[in-house]
Amino acid sequence: MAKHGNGNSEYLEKIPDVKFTKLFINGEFVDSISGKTFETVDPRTGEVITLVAEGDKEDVDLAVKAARKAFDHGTWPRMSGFERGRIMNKFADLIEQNLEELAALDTIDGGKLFSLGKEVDIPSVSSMLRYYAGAADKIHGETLKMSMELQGYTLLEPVGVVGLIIPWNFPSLLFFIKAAPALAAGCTMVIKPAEQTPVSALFYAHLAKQAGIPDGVLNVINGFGPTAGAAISSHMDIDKVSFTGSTEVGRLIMQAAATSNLKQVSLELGGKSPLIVFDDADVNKAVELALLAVLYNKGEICCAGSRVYVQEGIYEEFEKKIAEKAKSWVVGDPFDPHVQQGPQVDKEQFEKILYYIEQGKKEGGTILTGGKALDKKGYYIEPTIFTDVKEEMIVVSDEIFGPVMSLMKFKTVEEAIERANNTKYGLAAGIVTKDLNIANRVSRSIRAGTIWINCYFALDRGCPFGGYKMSGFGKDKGMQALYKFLQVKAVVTPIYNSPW
Ligand code: TXE
Repeated sequence: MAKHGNGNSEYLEKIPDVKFTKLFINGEFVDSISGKTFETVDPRTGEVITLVAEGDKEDVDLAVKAARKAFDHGTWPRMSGFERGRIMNKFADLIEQNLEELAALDTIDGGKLFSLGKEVDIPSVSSMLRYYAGAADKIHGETLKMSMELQGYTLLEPVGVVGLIIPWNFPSLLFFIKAAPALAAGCTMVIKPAEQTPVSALFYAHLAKQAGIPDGVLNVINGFGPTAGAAISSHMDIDKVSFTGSTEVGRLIMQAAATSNLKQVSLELGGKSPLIVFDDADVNKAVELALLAVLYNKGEICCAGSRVYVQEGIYEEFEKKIAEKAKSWVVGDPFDPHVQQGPQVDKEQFEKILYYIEQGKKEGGTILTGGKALDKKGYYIEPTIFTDVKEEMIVVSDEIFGPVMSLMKFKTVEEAIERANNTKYGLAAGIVTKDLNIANRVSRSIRAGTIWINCYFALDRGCPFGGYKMSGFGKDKGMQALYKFLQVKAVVTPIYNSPW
């Protein structure tokens, strides 16, 4: 890896060259039609990493044309699932061969811990590809014995050209959460990464071509939401959009789909997930879990457990212990192996989090720990815990998407259920208890897409993930995500003179 970059890091040897900065359309890296570029910034310092081609509507049109041709006339949807799977496994091999460089790209672009990138994000990407590669030749319909004279069967066919709009908090993982099942299904695609983290997606495009994915199947258009993103969601020739991002933009995407070609939509949106700790919990373990739930990936994770409810019998002890632990949490350069939390993704997100911290104080919340930015260059924020807060305060009701926890006390199981459900979101929830009855009862009572009992972020490529309520609909991961990129065709034929 080259020894250059912004010159401010102690970890210069880990900073890779950014090799790919153009749009990727029909198997080629090309400039945008307008010739425009935008800056992508290193959140460790606020300095520019590189300029990236900025796609707009015309570029999206070109990418959709290529994807349409690859779908209507190309080999990808027509080849056997086994062969698609073989190519996807090759793609995974290439990703594994470039693991460190890919992890480092997400660190300089998004502030993600390099160690997590190497150990979690990038290995999960290749395993996601392998999981769906294995499923690609197991896509089968049903046979239908209809009335006496009719027999039918169903075919599961790829939806067509899909638009995949992804955010910046997991640039690699979320690319493949969507692209891997779409590829296995035989779809062709236009992918729009987030403008904050455009670079690793282009490296993946390069590897896709090397792996043998035919031209036009996987196109990458970097650019901004209201231009490139909106061009995808309102495109007349895209059959489905799968989106991860804010609830606000999710609503715009549904509107655009409704007013264009009624394309299918699936949305994975924000959250404000509760973690409920009952009196019988091991307090030390519960404290560790609660910190992980809110600080993992610097709180920039949709299923963060940012509302922590602790039962009154252990509340005082829990509060004391979590304050001590949070104060010793290490925030700093995400390349440093001792660091537990890197910088927030960009200035906007950094300011949004600080705004919420100020609002929390104004609304009467007490800061138990943290509460401010680090006194250094870059977008670093102290792990922050609020006490004396209630559900009606915006620090508790809004998704902050940063290292900010609301810590609250409750008395009874009924109260915990009611307060946990007192949110417009429904992405996930955590329960800490040794009592199986409580665990089962609370799991069934909480309206959320994932419930973690005595664990948190226990995510797996085979386990469907997605929201209830305003956290969206349509699952990522697991076989459910594959079916999202397939549509069912019924074929019916008469059978005359059947004895049955
Ligand atoms: O999200 P946006 P932002 C939440 C989190 C965060 C807030 C804002 O609370 O603080 O959203 O983040 C594209 N048509 N989440 O502003 O705008 C955009 O270019 C089509 C939760 O970054 O939703 C990017 O690729 N696309 C979330 C993607 O949408 C549009 C992860 C996400 O950006 C568009 C990220 C438009 N009109 C943020 N406008 C999660 N669920 O994990 C923007 N985009």
